[in-house]
Amino acid sequence: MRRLVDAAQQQDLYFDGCSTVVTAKGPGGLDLAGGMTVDVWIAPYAYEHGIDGKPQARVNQHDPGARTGFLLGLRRFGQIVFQLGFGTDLAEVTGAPDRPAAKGRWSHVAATYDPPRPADVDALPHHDFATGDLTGWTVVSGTAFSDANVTTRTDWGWGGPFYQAETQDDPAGHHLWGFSPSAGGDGATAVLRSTPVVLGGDGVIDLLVSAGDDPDRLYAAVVRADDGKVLAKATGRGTEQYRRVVLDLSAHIGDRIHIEVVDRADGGWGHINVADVNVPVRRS
Ligand SMILES: [Ca+2]
Repeated sequence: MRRLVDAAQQQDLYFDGCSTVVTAKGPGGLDLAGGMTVDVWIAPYAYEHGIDGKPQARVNQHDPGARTGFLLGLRRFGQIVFQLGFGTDLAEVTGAPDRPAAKGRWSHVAATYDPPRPADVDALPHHDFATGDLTGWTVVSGTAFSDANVTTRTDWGWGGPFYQAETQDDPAGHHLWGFSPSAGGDGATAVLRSTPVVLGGDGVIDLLVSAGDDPDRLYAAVVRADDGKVLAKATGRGTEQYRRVVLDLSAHIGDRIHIEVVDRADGGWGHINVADVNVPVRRS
């Protein structure tokens, strides 16, 4: 619908979300090396049987014969399916059979493909604070960060959860909560630094960050060790809940870097939290 100058409405496009096909020029060839996410709102009024067992596409740009492109759709009984073609292989993941797309109700469905990470790299030492203290990290200045900030707490006292990572390396879910009432709370400041490493692999670093939103004074940064230049950084979003930040430093593969956690803020929300810092480290 669009509203004309005289306030009348004119229908330009009819789309009921179930029986209408809309064709649009796609983004062209898919480059799966960087991963992809596709999402769609769907409201099936019925579960279709499907022809020859093929999924019913809801959004797709694919060539089944060439095994290229993607398809996000439904199988029988409303089971959600995502297919991705790699030329030689067709990968498929399906939703749980007992969790079909709801009939007659709009649902948001998203599928993400993360390409395999390089395997011939090491991890940043103590990247997840699994020892329960600041082993492997150095307090460069200030008092805001100490062993007391490394915690497995899932809530901060009046809410939660943090949603920190619980990984194979750190099943207990340790994280660096930058707020410590016994060390001055938000008023304290400090700089914390990881072990220096040589960036390897694909040069893509990811980590969890949360708390104060102040890119100048509260951040986790990738710093070039030789000259202290900040190559990339991320601040919080004014919530204690972690979010995953991905930093593409492929232009700096081979550089010696360290991770720096910086708190130069002393007012409300004057702290920064960090967890699960994943750096592809070149093997020496
Ligand atoms: Ca502070």
